[in-house]
Amino acid sequence: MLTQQQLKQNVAQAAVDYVLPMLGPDVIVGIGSGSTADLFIDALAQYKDRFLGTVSSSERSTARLQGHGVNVFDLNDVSKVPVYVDGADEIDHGLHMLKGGGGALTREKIVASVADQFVCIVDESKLVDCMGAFALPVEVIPMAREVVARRLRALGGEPRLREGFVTDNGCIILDVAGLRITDPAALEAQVNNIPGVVTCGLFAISPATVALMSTQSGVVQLK
Ligand code: ABF
Repeated sequence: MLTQQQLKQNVAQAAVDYVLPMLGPDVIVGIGSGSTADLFIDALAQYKDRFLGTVSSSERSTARLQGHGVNVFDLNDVSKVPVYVDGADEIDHGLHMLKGGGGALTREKIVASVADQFVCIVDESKLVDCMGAFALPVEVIPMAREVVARRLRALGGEPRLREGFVTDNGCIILDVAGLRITDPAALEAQVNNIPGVVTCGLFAISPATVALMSTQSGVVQLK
């Protein structure tokens, strides 16, 4: 029986195998955040001489990449990112994702938006039929906390401030429990439209291109 850590390690290695054929001297790889992305960073770093560098979705991932001597570029200086690799808190069979448990959702969505492919790396515990058991993270401008919370309650959610947490962008996170997300793209648009919301953790309007999912019997691809 593989532990969850071994499952994460296996999928991180599978993601490296997936991106290896795309690497080249001009290639920039988009890097996500979280414990699975950390393992991907560690495995990818062994090939740092085969590509130009990375763009990163969090200060945490940037520090880890630089610790390995991998170049990290400012996104403003980059125009092409062939592939972005990141984890998720939940993923459904349509490859819509719920993300942001680590609080890096906005930068993750920005970096993902410039990538040709989004490769989602998860273990099988993250695959769900309907997202929403994991509270939906919403990044909010601090002065709009209560305004946004009221609007989220009106949508049927129970927002709770993530205590003591400030995002890399100087904002707060409301974690919204109680949502049964039957139409993830519609809800993503609706929440993103609330004034004061920076981003919500639904990645459904632009789902993953492929998910690599670690199971007890190996890593499988969902497309
Ligand atoms: C990031 O890391 C997040 O969007 C998501 O919250 C989390 C998944 O974490 P882990 O890989 O540690 O389970 O991808």
